[in-house]
Amino acid sequence: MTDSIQVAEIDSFHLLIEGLKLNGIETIYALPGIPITDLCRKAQAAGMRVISFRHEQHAGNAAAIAGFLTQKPGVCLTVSAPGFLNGLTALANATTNCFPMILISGSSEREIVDLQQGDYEEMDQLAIAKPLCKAAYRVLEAEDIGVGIARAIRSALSGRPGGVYLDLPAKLFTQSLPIEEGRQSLIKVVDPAPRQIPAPEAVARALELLKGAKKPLILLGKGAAYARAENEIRQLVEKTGIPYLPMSMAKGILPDTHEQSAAAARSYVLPEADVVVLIGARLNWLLSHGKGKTWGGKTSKTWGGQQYIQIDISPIEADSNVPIAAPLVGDVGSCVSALLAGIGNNWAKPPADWIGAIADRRTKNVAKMAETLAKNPSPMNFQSALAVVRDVLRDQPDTVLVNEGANALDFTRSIVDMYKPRKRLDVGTWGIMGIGMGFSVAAAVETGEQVLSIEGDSAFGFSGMEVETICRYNLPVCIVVMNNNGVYKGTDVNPTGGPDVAPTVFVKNARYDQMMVAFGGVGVYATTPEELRQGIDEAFRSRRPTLINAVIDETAGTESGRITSLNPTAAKKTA
Ligand code: ADP
Ligand code: TPW
Ligand code: MG
Repeated sequence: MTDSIQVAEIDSFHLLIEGLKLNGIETIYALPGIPITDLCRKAQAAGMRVISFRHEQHAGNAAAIAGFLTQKPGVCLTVSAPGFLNGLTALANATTNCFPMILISGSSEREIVDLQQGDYEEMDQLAIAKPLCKAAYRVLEAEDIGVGIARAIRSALSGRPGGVYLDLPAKLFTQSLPIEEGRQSLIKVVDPAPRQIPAPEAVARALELLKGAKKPLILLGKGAAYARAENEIRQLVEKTGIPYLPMSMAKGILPDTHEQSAAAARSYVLPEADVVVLIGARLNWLLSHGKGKTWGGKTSKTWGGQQYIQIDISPIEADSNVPIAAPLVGDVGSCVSALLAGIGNNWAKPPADWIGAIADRRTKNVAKMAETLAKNPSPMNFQSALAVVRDVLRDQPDTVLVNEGANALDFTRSIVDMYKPRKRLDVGTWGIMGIGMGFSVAAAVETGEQVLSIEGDSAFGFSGMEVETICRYNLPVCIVVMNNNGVYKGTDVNPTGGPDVAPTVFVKNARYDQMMVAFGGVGVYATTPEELRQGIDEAFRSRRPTLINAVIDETAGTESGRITSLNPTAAKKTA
């Protein structure tokens, strides 16, 4: 009922909640405290899902991966100064990975902050956020909340997606507007991520280059997974017959078992290809900057002669590391469709010797891997444990796999095949530790699917307290801690013989499984592949929060996993 004489008011809390809902944002990842506590309560009362965490970084990571999974910005709410800073790592990581996310933090009164008068949790948050994200805005008046949300959404989603900071000073939360005026001030953003069609001459240039290729290769990155262009990409791959390689989070855009996957011949095809089509992938350190300086610790002599076609929504990505002969600026779906239109049905397949050479390597490497996986050492090593995980994913390909660690990451990436897009979520562009539980929570919340998190024991420690969050919301998350007693391995010793253990070594035989039990979840202690399989099967059947402590040979890992080459002292040792 509205009373036309005594005008009803809508406060800033509700303007914010309604502004988000109007734009299809129904979930908030948060950590309460003044004034966010009330905002969280009111959001829940208004029917939003509020997932409350134990540390802001994990709420932020959850929001970031929700953005990747849904193409809507994930929203993280924090309190000021320390809460904001805790969330900022996730915002910066989201921006680095091109995930759309909005960090909303409460902040102190401008007047006090600007004169540095020492307010409760005082900090000039806007200034600090600015260099670490794609855009940062502050809303000071209730009537601007709608505009603030609209600008945040457009900034997060349009062009190259990224993180946005929205600063809400305390003063805002004391304001309200007449209800009609308030509602009208809100904006429903129309077409926040418009398709971007590549120029016809750019498409022609790319096709010309591709036509002349003797050893073409398609390289898929997580931008292609985000773009949801799997149908177009499959057509491009199959119509041209060109072999392809997925970057880590692009695994599953096409099933890893696809006959054109060159993943098992990766170190051969990368330096050997003559024309590489990059689709939503950057030529950063993960691709040796396109210069082949080092690959798996070795120097490649042949790398460097490649010509590139690069599909990217960012017009400034091309030439960032090496010259790009044919940049295609646009969204992946539109660019690949344009290539497909030009390719028609009579495209000549790549030369047989290129395809044959890849097939040979692939067969050899697959056989080698099969031999390793068939071994059953005691204690388990990474391979024998991950053979189990490989089978689980094959049997239940809808499972979302979250993965972090060093060896625990590298072995999982190469052993566990993915069958569907956006099912593999990992440490991304920075190789950051700590995404594990935040990503797991959001994956479960956003997809409703079973989540399987393969975690190094060190990696797990960064977000381990969030097992309480997983239990509290009763999420179908099964965590496997690959417990090798430390960072990389558990065998380092203190060279002085002093009482402190080496810096990479943890408490021996720690029982991570008991952490889950402490909060009412299921703990499993697994020393064999059979016990690991049983634990995972039971977790999937019950969908209960489960933590399996998988005992891994503490001597099994290598220093820095696969990036030993980046470690100056380790590189010197082997030189
Ligand atoms: P990976 O780590 O898998 O190699 P990167 O994060 O390095 O992937 O690269 C992703 C690229 O995808 C970024 O350069 C980004 O600009 C681009 N990108 C993101 N979304 C789209 C899209 N919808 N269309 C085209 N390119 C996109
Ligand atoms: C935020 C440096 C890279 S990998 C790793 C660390 C600390 C842990 C490796 O041990 P884990 O894996 O997880 O037990 P495993 O299987 O090899 O034993 N801080 C941040 N990010 C990174 N990447 C680091 C430190 C690092
Ligand atoms: Mg470890």
